[in-house]
Amino acid sequence: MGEASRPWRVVAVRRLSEAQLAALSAVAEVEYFEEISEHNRADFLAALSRAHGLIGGKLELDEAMLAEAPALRVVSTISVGYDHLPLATMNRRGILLCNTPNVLTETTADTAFALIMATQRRLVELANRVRDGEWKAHIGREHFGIDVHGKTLGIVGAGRIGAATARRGALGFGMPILYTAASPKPELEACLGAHRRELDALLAEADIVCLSVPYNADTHHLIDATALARMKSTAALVNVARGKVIDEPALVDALQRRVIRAAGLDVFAEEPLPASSPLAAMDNVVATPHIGSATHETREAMAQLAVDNLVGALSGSGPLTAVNEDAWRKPAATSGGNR
Ligand code: 8YV
Repeated sequence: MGEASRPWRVVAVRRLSEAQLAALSAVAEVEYFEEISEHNRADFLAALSRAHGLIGGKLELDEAMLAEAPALRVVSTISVGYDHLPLATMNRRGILLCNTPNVLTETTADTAFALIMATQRRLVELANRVRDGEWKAHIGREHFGIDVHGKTLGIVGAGRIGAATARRGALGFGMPILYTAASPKPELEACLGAHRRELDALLAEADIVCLSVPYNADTHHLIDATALARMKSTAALVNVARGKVIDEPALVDALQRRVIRAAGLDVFAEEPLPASSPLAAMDNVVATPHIGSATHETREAMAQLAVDNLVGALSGSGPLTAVNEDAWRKPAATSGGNR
């Protein structure tokens, strides 16, 4: 698509660097919103109604908003996950969706490992005791943690992030690796000695269960009360996927009754996590505010990839990492498709 002379209009939401804004401006007229609030929401919606392209992180874009954006051709999300976006409608309309895989894989695996370390060694709970002036004697058994090295790491969803987490565990900490995946991963098996398991078997065998599946209808509440009951009572559950992969009330109950020992959670059913959530206050929970990819380097790389995707799609050279390129390239099913 896209003759160079075409007057594309792009809405950018989220802080982008000057160079990134300049790259967008080279192919389109850019309406820029650092963030959307109640004060500028009407302006954002007006801009969206004229836009051919939309770029941003945590984009709120529902069916109703899409219906008011007849010219929209490309959505470039600054995230690998796109469960918050109405993909079926975008497919029907021939709207391209681009995401940002690969560039956040290692950072998100670092986050998973930070949560593994923190939950096994009770880092936050014990550091808080020091901060609160409660370190008055040598610590005793009641504050001992559990080893990380040598424990069995169960990766639920051995995609890019799951595989990178497994690599840290196997090569850095000598951990036996179990994984679930739709198909076997010969590379993980050859390089890390990993073994594929059905979910129930992995839950029963692993000392640490780490969730890195995409969120969709199949993974909604994948970890419910029954799944938690299959885990070892000494096990920890780590989630860097999406909050709704876990049935949260069931997890709270399992942690309170020590059905499992601990949880390290970066994602929640509702974000920000309400202060009233029991998960915010439990000693055996390490809760972080969705920081999976949140480093300076990685957020910069994600924004750059999203810009490159949008510029590539609008300028005709093509996107780098698209979710639904086929739907975009075939003629749109409804009017408004002027590619
Ligand atoms: C970000 C993420 O929090 O990429 C994802 O899917 O969950 C995280 O990297 C995020 O969505 C930032 O926009």
